[in-house]
Amino acid sequence: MSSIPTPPGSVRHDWSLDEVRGLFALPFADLLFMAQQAHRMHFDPNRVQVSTLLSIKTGACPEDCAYCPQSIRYDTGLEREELMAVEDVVGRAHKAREAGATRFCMGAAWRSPKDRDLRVVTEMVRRVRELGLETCATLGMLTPAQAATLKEAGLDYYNHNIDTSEGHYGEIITTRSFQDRLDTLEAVRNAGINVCCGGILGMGEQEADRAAMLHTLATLPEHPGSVPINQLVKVPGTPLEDSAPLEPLEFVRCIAVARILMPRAHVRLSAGRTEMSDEMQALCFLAGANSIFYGEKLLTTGNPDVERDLALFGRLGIAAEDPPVHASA
Ligand code: SAM
Ligand code: DTB
Ligand code: SF4
Repeated sequence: MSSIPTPPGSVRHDWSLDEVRGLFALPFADLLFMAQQAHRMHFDPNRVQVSTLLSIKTGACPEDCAYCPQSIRYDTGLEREELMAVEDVVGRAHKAREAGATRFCMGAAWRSPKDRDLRVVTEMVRRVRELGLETCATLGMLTPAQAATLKEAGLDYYNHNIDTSEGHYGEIITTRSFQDRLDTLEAVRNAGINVCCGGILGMGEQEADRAAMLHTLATLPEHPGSVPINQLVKVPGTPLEDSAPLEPLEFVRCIAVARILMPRAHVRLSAGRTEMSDEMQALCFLAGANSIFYGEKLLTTGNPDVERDLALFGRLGIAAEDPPVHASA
């Protein structure tokens, strides 16, 4: 079968781009078999981690990310909302925990946080952590000092996506560079916060771009702890609203390649599940996805309702992963 000598499940940081392209070129069954081997070496394949998202500050973002309904540059009809009150965020985290989430991710439509906003967010992190939930935040670019402040507050994960390949990046975002993203990831890593970093598929990129994006992630000094793979949610009013749909099996291939390249990461089947059949999601779990966003909303767009996800888990014999011990208050 494969011409790739590395035993599946090996943790490597020296993948070549040719090797990554070689994985994409494998027959589908061989690729999924290899992904399954890697997955089963490091994880219980019948457990999936569940994270719930909350938009703590919505809309009016100065950046020009072409996929994003929250950019002030595109008329998507979204109502802007100021930074939420700490008590309201804690109430939503409590509900997420009751519904079965183990990680709570707070997202803000900022280019980067102002220090006065960060003071409020650190209070949110402390209070959400007291509920026994893992905490995650996605607030835009961070300086090393801001990352250290979040670490001090007990933040477990910071989400900051590279979004696409370095080559395709300029087609999608012009207001900050690919290197800016890598710099923030470095600040987060150096502060000792777990990195959550992935991208979006279906933004007009080629397979070579998808390979290059995963290659960048897999050759970071440390693999991200979580790798969200999003399918573009085409929001009317954004420049990408009419993007050609991605071939579903190509999405599954990306999940499998991410699993093989970063075998110890939680690979998250992220945005776009509303448009996916249960069978497509089952294929993604077979390919090594072991995390989802759970709850009716992502940040501003829809997500499958809890009943549908619980029914799917039941049909597939999947159980939600327990929260790690260190997340307890
Ligand atoms: N403003 C911060 C930033 O961009 O770093 C944090 C929030 S931002 C909404 C977080 C991530 O959501 C983006 O990096 C992008 O990968 C993802 N995202 C945003 N809009 C999306 C869409 N329409 N479809 C899929 N993913 C999307
Ligand atoms: C990630 O990779 N996907 C999430 C989370 N990280 C922050 C966001 C998806 C957003 C989809 C569009 C929306 O709901 O606004
Ligand atoms: Fe702003 Fe983040 Fe949306 Fe880009 S992805 S426009 S930075 S909220």
